Amino acid sequence: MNKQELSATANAMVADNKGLLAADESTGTMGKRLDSIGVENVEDNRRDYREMMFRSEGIGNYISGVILYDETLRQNAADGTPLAKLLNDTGVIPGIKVDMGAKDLPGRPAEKITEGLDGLPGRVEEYYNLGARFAKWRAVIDIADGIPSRYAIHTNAHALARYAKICQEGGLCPIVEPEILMDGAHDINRCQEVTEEVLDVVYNELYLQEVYLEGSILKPNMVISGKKCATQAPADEVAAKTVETLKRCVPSAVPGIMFLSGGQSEEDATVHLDLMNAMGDLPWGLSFSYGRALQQSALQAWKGEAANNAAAQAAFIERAKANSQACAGTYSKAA
Ligand code: 5MM
Repeated sequence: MNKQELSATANAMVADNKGLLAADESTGTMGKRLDSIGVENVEDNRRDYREMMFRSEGIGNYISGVILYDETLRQNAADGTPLAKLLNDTGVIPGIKVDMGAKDLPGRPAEKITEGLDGLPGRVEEYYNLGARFAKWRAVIDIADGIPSRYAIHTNAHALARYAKICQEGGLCPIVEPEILMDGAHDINRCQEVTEEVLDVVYNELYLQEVYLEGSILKPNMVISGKKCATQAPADEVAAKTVETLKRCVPSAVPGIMFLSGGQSEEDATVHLDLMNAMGDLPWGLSFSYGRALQQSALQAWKGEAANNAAAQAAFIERAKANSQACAGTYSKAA
């Protein structure tokens, strides 16, 4: 394991108030996004949409890396330039989603286990050679009556640690993503309780499996009310409870925590991050690894037309810049 390379990558990912663009939607998820703007889910359209974002003027000022899907890492831009090279040339690190998706947990179909460990060392080697320098694996934990089970939490944590170790051996800095979904009717306190338990088990597994924490990144959910909860906790409570939980569970050896947005609006995801960074006294870099919260406006502005590229790029950069300000805790002051 090349510890120096891994920790250099992890630190570069959270440096200078930059964050990640999660553009690793699998083909099915991308289909839903394109469908929302009436665009057909074919390879060229997926490429054109992502190329449009990657070519945004100034992307490297706010975005340190992009999480790609297997297809995208192998794809060329319309002019023949590999998309990974295009990113590298603007100082943006290419990363790769290596999990094969969340499947039904055997014996407990209401819960999920993320698959993709079989053959992973070989894929990691190939991805490294294609230019990726970090990886992502997402575990999905749902909150509802009687779940999550201890079984779901432990099997997912075990797989996350197995993935992280394999990636580190192959030179990819692992993003460890245990996502607790915000789709339920639970309140913020239940979210905090589950987030704490999950992170505690995940860091125990990472420790047991000798994962090099200094060369890893955590991508967690924020501690937040479920979408269907009648009482939505205010932004300052989300920020305070998220930081409280992370301080309890995440070792300071981890260089960066880069949140997922999980279905929050673009503005909420930025404001929450801003409030956390404005609190100060944090042992790790706190940044973003947003998918929907960076892309929503851009996708709507694009509508599948090259003539809309400039407007879509402006929308994307507006969110990227806002989130970069949130990394410094200066977003609300700048607005
Ligand atoms: C971009 O979406 C990623 C997963 O897509 P699939 O469900 O198709 O595998 C997802 O893991 C994403 O990287 C994170 O959830 C962050 O995205 P959001 O939209 O939650 O910020």
